[in-house]
Amino acid sequence: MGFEQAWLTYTKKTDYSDAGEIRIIYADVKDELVRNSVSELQRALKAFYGKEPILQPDSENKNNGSGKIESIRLVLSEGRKAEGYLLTGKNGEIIIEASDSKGILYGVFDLIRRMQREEPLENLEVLKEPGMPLRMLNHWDNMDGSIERGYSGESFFFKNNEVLVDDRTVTYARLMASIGINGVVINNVNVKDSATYLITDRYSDKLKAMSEIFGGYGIKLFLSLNYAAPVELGELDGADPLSEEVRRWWKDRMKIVFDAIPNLGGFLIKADSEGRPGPFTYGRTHADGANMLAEAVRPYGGLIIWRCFVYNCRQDWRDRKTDRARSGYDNFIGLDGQFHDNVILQIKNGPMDFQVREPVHPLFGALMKTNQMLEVQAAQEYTGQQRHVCYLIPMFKEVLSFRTYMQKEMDTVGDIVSGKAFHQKNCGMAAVANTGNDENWTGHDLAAANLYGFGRLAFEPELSAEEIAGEWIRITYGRDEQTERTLLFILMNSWPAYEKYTSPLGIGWMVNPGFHYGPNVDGYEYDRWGTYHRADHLGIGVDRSHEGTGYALLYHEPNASAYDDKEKCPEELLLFFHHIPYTWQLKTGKTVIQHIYDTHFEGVEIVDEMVSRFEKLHGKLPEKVYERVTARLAHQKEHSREWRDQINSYFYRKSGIPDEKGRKIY
Ligand code: GCV
Repeated sequence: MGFEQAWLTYTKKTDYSDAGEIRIIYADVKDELVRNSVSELQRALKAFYGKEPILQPDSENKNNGSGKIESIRLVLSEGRKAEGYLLTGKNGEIIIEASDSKGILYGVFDLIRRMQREEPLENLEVLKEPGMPLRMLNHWDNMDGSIERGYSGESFFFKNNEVLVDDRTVTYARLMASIGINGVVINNVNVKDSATYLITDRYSDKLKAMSEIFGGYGIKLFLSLNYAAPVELGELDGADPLSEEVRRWWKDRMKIVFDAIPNLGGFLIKADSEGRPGPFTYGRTHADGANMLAEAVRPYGGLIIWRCFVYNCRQDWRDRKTDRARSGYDNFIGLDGQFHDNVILQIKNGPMDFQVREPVHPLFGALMKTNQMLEVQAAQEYTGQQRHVCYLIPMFKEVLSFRTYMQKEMDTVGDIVSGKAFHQKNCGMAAVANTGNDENWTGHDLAAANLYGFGRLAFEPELSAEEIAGEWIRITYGRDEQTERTLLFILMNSWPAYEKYTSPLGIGWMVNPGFHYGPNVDGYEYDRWGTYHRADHLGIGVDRSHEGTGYALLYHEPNASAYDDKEKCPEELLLFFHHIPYTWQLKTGKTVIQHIYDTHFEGVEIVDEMVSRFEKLHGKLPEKVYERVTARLAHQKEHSREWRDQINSYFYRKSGIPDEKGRKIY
């Protein structure tokens, strides 16, 4: 078994005998979503119990009260929130009630999850409403089939500049629907070459077909857009957002696009960032650019998701005043309140770029009158590239629970992006996807926990990282205590371990430039990207206090004062905010340099423990999965030593201060 169905691998339940012969009753519900809900149930029930359920497309209740599950009734009724559902189980009858077919679909997948986990279904009463309106995946897939920051093979959306629509599209849509994803951007935000033509008739038939498959699973198809499309398609000389000609061009273009692909959700745009074109070329603002596009898609209910990842990528490393961390804030804060209501600003979780540890982006809590989405990265660009295990849900949870103090209550990032803080409906969470055409979707089998976990978290933000991991383990690999304990240990320790053996105290960026894998302390130090550690023989860290770049003061109190003050700064971010001597004493009583040495040894020890625990799962997991994970863990074990030794040796040589414990440092 290759795990191409990932967590939707339905296996026979041997000791789960709650069910007898089951009827699926789906009176008065007939659209594609409900048809898919019914067939998903059929598929699961058949696999669990070895026999076909009976389909009964009418409302007559044949339940005889034997105490076993006899019917599953799907009911559309008024009164529930959009996409929400009520799942009840009583006297052998399970009812999924929802106000829309998406709610039915999500309720069905919830029920299947419970069955996969062999949970009791009698006397069940669960009401669920999604915690975030938009729960999106952003694929960075290129039309030649490559994937920017892809670590799981090639694209399954594109190949040789063609759009692919096949069985994998359907399996993908099923998987995503099962975790509540309702929007998917299929192409890279760096839109070039053929991808610019995704808004022409060259690709519209295939895109329409894909959007219909997605639609049957409650997912809107989105595309990334090239801001300079009118120029690059050879139709206009410029793309000034205030030019009448340009505005007309986009309106006409959007009519063509939405006529051809009526299910399209809208567009994601990376503008004036890392060489991509944008309104700055014409002396205009991001609001000018975004609003022009928003007007063009408005007649079709379209959304414009505009990224805030805007910074100067041609910085001079000698310049200590310009601070990349400030740039998102500086570029957008003055525009708060100027965006149309079908524009959403998409903000990365931190101000730099998906490092293993960053503070929360200061735009959260600063923007008060603008729709906002949180962008996280499930693709492990800087967190081990799916060769190392690094379960990121604990990090995403930390971000969501961060208090911005922008108002007395409802002030966390989660409150903002769920729409609770400002009563917005165009908001939510997006993850850069970690998938590819590898049989198991995510390269590392354990990286599927990040994909699964992201969707579950966006739907139910109150779930803990541990609950999500436990759920994923059980539905993917079945009920076995040792498997659960072991995989939970590995997942829950993986982010802390990765942080320990790579990047101390929030400093980040000590990776090989370009491909971002493996240690290289000075890799980015004398470069143009604005990503420095500023280490010398006395200390390390970037002064972002009021004496330095002033970045710390972008936050509301009490965060600003805490970040600004070396003594009060949360230590996991100390070197992000301050330049600190190696001899500085941390709250543990250790010096910074000793902390660096210790954490690097500890991180490796945790990996060793993961490896030895995992070995004991032989025979408990599908052989292929066991082999794949074993191979990746072996690499991680070796590579974590490389990290440890390079980082420790670098700082030992730089500082001249020996390890108190006399361990081998080179
Ligand atoms: C898609 C980082 C990545 C780029 C990525 C960019 C972005 O710089 O390294 O590969 O481009 O972020 O988020 O736009």
